[in-house]
Amino acid sequence: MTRYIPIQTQAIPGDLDIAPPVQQALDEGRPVVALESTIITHGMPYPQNLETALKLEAEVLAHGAVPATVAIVHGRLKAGLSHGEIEALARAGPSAIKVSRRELGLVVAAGQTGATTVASTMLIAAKAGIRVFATGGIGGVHRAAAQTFDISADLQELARTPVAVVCAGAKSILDLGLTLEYLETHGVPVVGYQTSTLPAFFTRESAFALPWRLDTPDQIAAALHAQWRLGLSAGMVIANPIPHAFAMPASVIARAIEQALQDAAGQGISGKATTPFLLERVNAITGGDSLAANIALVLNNARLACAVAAALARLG
Ligand code: PSU
Ligand code: MN
Repeated sequence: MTRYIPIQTQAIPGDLDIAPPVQQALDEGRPVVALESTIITHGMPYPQNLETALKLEAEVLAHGAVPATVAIVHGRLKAGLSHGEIEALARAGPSAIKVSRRELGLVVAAGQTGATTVASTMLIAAKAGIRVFATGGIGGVHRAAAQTFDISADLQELARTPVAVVCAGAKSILDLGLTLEYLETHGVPVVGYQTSTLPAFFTRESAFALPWRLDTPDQIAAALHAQWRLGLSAGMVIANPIPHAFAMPASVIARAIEQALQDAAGQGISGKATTPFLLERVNAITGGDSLAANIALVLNNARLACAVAAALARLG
């Protein structure tokens, strides 16, 4: 049973497999939280990626929602993976295909397996009838985008697909100001959860003020419900700062990012390889601290996503 206009218009394709516990929760109007898989393959090293992916699913279950990790497996769109499927992606790591909206048809036609980005996870979640998605950070407008035109497909997806993305803002490998401008142009609300500035992933704050701050999951759910009731097709960015205990010194992160950007320029990295390259460099330069921070913030986002999904379910 679907409740919001934008999703009612989307046919569920024969190419989509919704895991039985996910389908059952959706049928009964219980909360479901989507999780992405590029964070597993390209966002963290093995074996921490596997541990984190499984911990995330357990965290979602412990907070009263059903997890649906999204990926493409042998050409099938999957909303909900088995632990074996998660493990295979985690072990494949960056050798797995990173699948954004652009790659979906190609990977399905070839019967291949791949990891979904924020954009393709949103798209598959929406087709499955899932409204809330938790991840670490979204893609955005890259620094120097005026020359490179490098703008993540995540932003266009947010403009067209009605799924709420709970994240810790975005890493400042991106131009955060331009990312906010782009989202404004395309009608995507960016809401600070208990904060008035855009969190910058490893740090709780940035120099960029957010026009909207909401302090409870119920307020967020009410805003989503109204947005979709109005027939607006956009998603929403719910920016949730990293927990205090794991926030990192801004200067340490800034230095690591500058170094990573220099390395990328030096090696002529471009296209879809850019973000994974930068993520890997920042991880390597900052070592274990940033990995611990990354894991902590994703778990924190999963908990907020559960609360938002529950509040949305109560609104019916
Ligand atoms: N930012 C992170 N961690 C990630 C990603 C981004 O801090 O794992 C991943 C997400 O899957 C996101 C993708 O959707 O990178 C964006 O890639 P691109 O810039 O190529 O669109
Ligand atoms: Mn790009």
